Amino acid sequence: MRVVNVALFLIGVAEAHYHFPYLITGNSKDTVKWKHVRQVKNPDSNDFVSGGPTSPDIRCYQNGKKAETGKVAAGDKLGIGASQGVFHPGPIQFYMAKAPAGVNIADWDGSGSVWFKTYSEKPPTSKLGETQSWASGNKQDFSFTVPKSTPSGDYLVRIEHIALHNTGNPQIYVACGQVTVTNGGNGTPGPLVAFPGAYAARDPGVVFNLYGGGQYKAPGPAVWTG
Ligand SMILES: [Cu+2]
Repeated sequence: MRVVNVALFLIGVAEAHYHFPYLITGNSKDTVKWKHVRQVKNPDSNDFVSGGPTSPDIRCYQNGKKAETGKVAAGDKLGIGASQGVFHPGPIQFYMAKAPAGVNIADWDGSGSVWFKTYSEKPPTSKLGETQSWASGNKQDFSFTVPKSTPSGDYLVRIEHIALHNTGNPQIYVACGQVTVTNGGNGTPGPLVAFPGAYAARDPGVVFNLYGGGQYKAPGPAVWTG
């Protein structure tokens, strides 16, 4: 029986990878999966975006199930938690996109050049091929501070993990939460990019060889700091 249990455990690890189902706002974190984060396709299995960086799925990888909308004050912590420790080497990044006036965030698809970057994990300076070298390595909770000048309103918040261990075939994990930003300011977030569109299929930031030396630079625009 012991052998059987070990085998099942290994199958679980190999196929499960991870997903990002828990919204984090301030000091609170969802305890139920996919409450404020849109459920991704194949939520219980290997759920990186199979079509790569130019696939329509690179935006939110959502399966159409409706999510609720959380709430966060500008200047407070916003993030998304993973289903288990992130065990591949590569950066975590966050983007946000504001729903157009009069559009219900729950129905909005986030299309167009509407996304600004709010966080980009600083890569390690050595041993890039080792998960534990990355700040995100084996961690579950990821967050950033919503700039105080972010205008109030309803936003999608998109987490992205670019797993680079298999050079040339990145495993990109994404999920989108829904959140109302309150107490905001008069900032103009940017630069704005579209998904798909922000990353080329062979973008150096997604096909980087972690084992070949050289310094890594994550793909996409600069972080908007408010
Ligand atoms: Cu993997």
